[in-house]
Amino acid sequence: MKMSLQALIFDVDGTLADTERDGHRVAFNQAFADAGLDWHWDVATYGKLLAVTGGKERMKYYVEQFRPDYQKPADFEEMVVALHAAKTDHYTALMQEARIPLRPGVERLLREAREAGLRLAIATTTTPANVSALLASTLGQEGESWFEVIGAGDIVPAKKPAPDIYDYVLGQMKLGPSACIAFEDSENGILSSRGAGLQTVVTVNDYTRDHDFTGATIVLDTLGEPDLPSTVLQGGGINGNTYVNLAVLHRLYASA
Ligand code: XBP
Ligand code: MG
Repeated sequence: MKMSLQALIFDVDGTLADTERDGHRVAFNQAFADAGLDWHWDVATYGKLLAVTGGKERMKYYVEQFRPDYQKPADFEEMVVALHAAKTDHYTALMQEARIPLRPGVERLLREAREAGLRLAIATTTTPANVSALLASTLGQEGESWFEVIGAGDIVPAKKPAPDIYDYVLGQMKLGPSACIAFEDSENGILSSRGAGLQTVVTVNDYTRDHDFTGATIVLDTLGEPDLPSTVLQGGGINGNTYVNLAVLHRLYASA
């Protein structure tokens, strides 16, 4: 018989909160302006740049693919690192203004999981300071302690879609993938979680709605709330429930 569900592992950007368009993108642009660069990422361009995870990697991809005119200085690598540090400062400052809420159902499900004794973790490509800032601004100073492991940023060299960050988190928790459910919002995210062997629940957002979610256990618009029903976009449904709660997760887990 299959073991019981032990842990939930969450992606951050796009999954816990819609941080990309109004958080990361804005912070990148602020860092570019500070440095006197004529780089500006509008909402549509940023959607294309999300093909590459990791802020430093994304800046290099932008220069390679979108700015053939740009003459790289000899210290380009150092410049990217410095730009990224400035971007992180801007992003964490934006989070302190608490302008980006958690997505529907996220806090409810986290609280329900904690009460039931499920273990919680995070697997993300974003910088650790960004995770801390988001959790503090949304769940309060205690929020970060809800997560037993926070796998983030450069802790693994190969970012999503590589499975490495999920492998890292599972290793830290001493759990096999079959004991957990991952939560993702993007194609790079599900390639990573499925690559690590994890059953995956997907909640889409405006940037990821048309991504390929092959292998997802279920794809929804949001986790939903009692007064905000979620819509199932792909997969078996949530058995008469109007939002994703722990009972739904246990059923999805058992039937996979
Ligand atoms: C998130 C990312 C990150 C953030 C920016 O992807 O790709 O790069 O956009 O964060 P996922 P940094 O949700 O799949 O983890 O600038 O700190 O890298
Ligand atoms: Mg994501």
